[in-house]
Amino acid sequence: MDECTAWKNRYYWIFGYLNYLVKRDRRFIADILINGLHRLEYRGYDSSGIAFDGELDSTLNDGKKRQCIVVRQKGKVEELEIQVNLLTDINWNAEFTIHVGIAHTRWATHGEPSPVNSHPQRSDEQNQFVCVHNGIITNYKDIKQFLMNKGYKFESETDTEAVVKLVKYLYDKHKNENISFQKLIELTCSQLEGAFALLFKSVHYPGELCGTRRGSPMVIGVKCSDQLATNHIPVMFSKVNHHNSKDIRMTTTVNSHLSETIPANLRGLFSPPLLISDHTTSDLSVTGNDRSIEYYFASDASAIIEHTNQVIFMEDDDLACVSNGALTIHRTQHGDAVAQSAIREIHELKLELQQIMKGSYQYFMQKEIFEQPESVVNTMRGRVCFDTQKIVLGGIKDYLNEIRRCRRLILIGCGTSYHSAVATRQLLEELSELPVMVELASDFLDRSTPVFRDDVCIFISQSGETADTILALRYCKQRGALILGITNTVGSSISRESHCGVHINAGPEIGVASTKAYTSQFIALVMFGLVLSEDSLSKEQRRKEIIEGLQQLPNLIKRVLSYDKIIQDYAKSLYKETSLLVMGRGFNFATCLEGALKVKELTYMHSEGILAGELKHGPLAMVDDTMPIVMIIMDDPVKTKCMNAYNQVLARGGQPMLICNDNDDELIKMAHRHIALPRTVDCLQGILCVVPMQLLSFHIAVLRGYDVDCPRNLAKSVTVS
Ligand code: UD2
Ligand code: MG
Repeated sequence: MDECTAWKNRYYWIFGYLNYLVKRDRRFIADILINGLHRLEYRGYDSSGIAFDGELDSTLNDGKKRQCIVVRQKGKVEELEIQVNLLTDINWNAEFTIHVGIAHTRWATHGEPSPVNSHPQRSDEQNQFVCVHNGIITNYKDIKQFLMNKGYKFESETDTEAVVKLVKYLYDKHKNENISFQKLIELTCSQLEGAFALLFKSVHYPGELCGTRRGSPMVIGVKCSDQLATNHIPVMFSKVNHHNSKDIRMTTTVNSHLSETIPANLRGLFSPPLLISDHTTSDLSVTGNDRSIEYYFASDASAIIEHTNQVIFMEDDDLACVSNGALTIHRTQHGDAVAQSAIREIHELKLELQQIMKGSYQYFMQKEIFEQPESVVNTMRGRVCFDTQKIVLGGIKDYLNEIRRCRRLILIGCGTSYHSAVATRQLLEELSELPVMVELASDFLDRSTPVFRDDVCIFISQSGETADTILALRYCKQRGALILGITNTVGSSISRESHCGVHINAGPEIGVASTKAYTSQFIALVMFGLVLSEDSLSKEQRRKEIIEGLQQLPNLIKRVLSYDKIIQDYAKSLYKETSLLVMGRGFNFATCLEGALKVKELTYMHSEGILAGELKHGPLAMVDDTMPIVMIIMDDPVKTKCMNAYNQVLARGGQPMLICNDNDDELIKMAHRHIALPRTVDCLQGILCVVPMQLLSFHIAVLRGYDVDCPRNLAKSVTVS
């Protein structure tokens, strides 16, 4: 599969809980699972699900197996909770001394959020095998086809369903050989390609849990009332060479190939291991492991830390299995895998919950600012092919002719989303040669603006739930215009109610002040302009220059982020001020508006984005030697005009901090203070210029002691009009 289309973003989170010889009632177990999901909520999601044991099920072979209950729900975890509580014929007080439960939240990037596309995914109607998955199986279509040829029916659009049905297929094939859960999952994973973390539960292996990862994170928490006898888990190597058995039409028999060994040099090192099943004392299900213990499997430690601080970080291709209360970690012995460490240490987490969630950052907003080199790539991924310089926006390609024939483009949004429209208006005019209107949703409605059937209206909103924007959307839809959405949230109101659109795929944004969504909206609109002009020969050179610029962006953003310290120093000189003016024009007028908005919402200071051309029509009166000013003067077509404004400000005693290009020696020499940025194509420069403004407002707010992630009086998505 071609890299351009194969890669998809996945924001799925996993939680699993296993209790062994610790009595827990069903209510307690369900609560732990749901609570685990709540802890992962900060990552953003739009659907969730859990699986746990029900009553004995007479339809399962021997009638002694418990049914597996799966509940999945679109929306908030609270809604899942309601569904769980609606279950009938279930005894919440029933106690389990050994039990396995798994849970999942999902932020849809592929297909609309719905119960059937949510996890756990299941192997069949009896839920014999269930699985939660984070990541992407790139060869799922082959597996699915293989299984469909064998008569398997699929109910979801997910790749995960192919995995869990493959487990069932292999189980049916090998069950007469008494295949262990671990070997079954090992065999399954040997057929998977892509990046994933997976957790499996099965009615055929009660009390057992298997988890594995390749490219996606997974942490195991261990809670034991006794002192742990060991602080590491040995890794067991399996002899099979899966590189030779990649073919799905596998003929290998399990017993002959999947025997395993503890490396001889490690044998005995861990005795008497508490967590390790001792292969010399035959059958543990008879003798039993009589130490009570609980395990928590999760995509991230934030879901574990409240239960235990003893954790094991899994490595790629580790297969962790709990059976009879004992945890073992297995690897297939191929290639460089042998070089991996042969033990996994149990770490003691000393971090606070908040700290874990934010990684090395203090605030979500800060994390999101620093994520931008990555999030802009995610917006372009699968859409911009840099080799062929072609851009495909799958969501609007069927509407392109209609769009090109329209009377005008109307871009509508609120706040930051509106600024992304201001930022790209000039380029859209240039590339589409259409009149482009840029509107604030509330004002647009106040004016009862005339809209016609041959208008194309573009609605921009991070959450896709902004009330004013939705109202404006409905207003335009009623009048017959073509409705396009630009949103970060699959399945959101705007995504659903629009005729077509572009998901910006920036990933969940948690900080109330938007940062990475802005740069991704910006890029989505630039790509939109490029697509509209793809047939124009006269614009070929310009398009080429912009696409090359897009390719350089991630690296250039990284460079701008490396000036964080300089910007922090500047913030130190500013944070006691009461006002900050941000001036610029041309492509960077939007940067001024957005920069000033960041300052307002985070620092509660007065701030204004001022079009430099408007200075002498009023704002210049505010300028004196005490007024803090930032001026954006880039090496672009409006530079001379910006220099005029700069001189006017200097003449009034103003001492602006300049944001300029790093090769503009002349300007840098003149500047009282400056931040010098790498140069890119004029129409993309605003993406680089906004970053110092994001950082500046962030640092000022921190210095002032404000909560950067939740500014007073503001909500993340404004769902009231
Ligand atoms: C789609 C898949 C993506 C990947 C890719 C492969 C989804 C959500 N996206 O991405 O995961 O498989 O194809 O080529 O499954 N839409 C609206 N309003 C909006 C935004 C989007 O109606 O505000 C529609 C859009 O017209 C399209 C669908 O939603 O029908 C998906 O849009 P997209 O931008 O995610 O599409 P694409 O092709 O980049
Ligand atoms: Mg739609």
